[in-house]
Amino acid sequence: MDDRFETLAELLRGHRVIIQTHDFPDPDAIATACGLWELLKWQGIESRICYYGRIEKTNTKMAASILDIPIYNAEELTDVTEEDYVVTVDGQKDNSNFTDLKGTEVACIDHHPYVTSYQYRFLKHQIVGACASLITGWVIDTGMPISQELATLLLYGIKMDTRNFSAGVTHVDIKAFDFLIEKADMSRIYRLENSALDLSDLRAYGAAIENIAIYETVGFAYIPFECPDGLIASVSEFILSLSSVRISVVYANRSGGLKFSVRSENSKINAGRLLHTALKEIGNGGGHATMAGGIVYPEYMRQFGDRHQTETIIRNRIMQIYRVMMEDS
Ligand SMILES: [Mn+2]
Repeated sequence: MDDRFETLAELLRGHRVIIQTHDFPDPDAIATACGLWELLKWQGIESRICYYGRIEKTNTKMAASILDIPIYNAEELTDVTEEDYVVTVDGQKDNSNFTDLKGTEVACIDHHPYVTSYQYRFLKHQIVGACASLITGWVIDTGMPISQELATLLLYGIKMDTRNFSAGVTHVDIKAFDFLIEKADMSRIYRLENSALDLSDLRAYGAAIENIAIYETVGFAYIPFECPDGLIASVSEFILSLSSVRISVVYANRSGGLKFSVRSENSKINAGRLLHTALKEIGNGGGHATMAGGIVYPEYMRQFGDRHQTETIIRNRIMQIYRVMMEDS
C-alpha cells in the first residue's frame, strides 16, 4: 500500500478532518497528532485533534502545551457527524483504548501490532519504537519546515515511548532522532523529563513503600486508595527498579475492587500470562511479556474478607503461578 503523506493528504482534502489519539493520550500520541496537524495545515488542510478520557500526567499536559494547537476532549466536540473523516493515531479503531467517535475512520497511523479487522482506506503502519518517528519520517520526506517547538515535542514523544532509546528502537527512530536533535530545545526536554511526578503522586509511592513485601523475586505493594492507571504503572516500575525485585505487582483500590499493574524483567515470566491466569474467575487481566494490567471485580472482594485476607489470597495466587512458570521454563 502507498503510505506516503501526500496520499493521505489527497484522501483528506475537502473533508472535515479529526485526528483522534487513543484514550488517555501519552506524549507519543500527542506528538504524533500535533505533527500530523502541522503537516496537514502546511498542505492547506484544517483538522482538529481530540481524545477520550483525560490527559492525566503533568508532563503530558506540559507536552500538549508546547505548541499552540487546541487539543479537545472528544466530549466537547458536539458537532461531529458521520461525514467527518477521522484519522486514528497511535492506535487502531476497535482497540479497547479507542472509544468510538462519531465520524468515519478513514486512516490510521500506528506502530503497535496490527490487530483490527477494520478496513482503513489509508494505513501507515510500521512496528517502530514510537509513532512520532513515523510522523518525523514524513517531515523529512516532504521537506516541511519544522519549528523548534514541533521538533521538541516529537523528540520528547519518541524518547518517552522508547524509554530513552532503550526499548523497541529501530533505524526509523534513530533516523528521526538524528534529524530532530539539531532542532529541538534540549533544555525543555530535560525539564519535561524531570516533571513526571506531582506532589499528590507521592502519597501513592509512600503507601507502596510502607507495605512492600518481597517473595522470592516478586515485589508486592498495595495502594489503599483510588489512583489513576498511569500512576499505578509508575509505582509498579518504581518497585521493579529495586535490585531484589524482578517482577512487580502493584494494586490499588478501584470502585470496590482492585486495579493491578504488573511488570516483569524476567524473560521466563510473561507478565500478561501471569496476571491473566492469576485473576481468572475473580477478575480480568492480560497484556504483554513485560507489562500487564488487570482488575479484581468488587463482588469477589466481599467474599475475600478483610484487607489482609485479600492480600494473602492475591499473593498466593500469583506466587503459585510464578513457581509453575519458573519450573516450566
Ligand atoms: Mn506510542
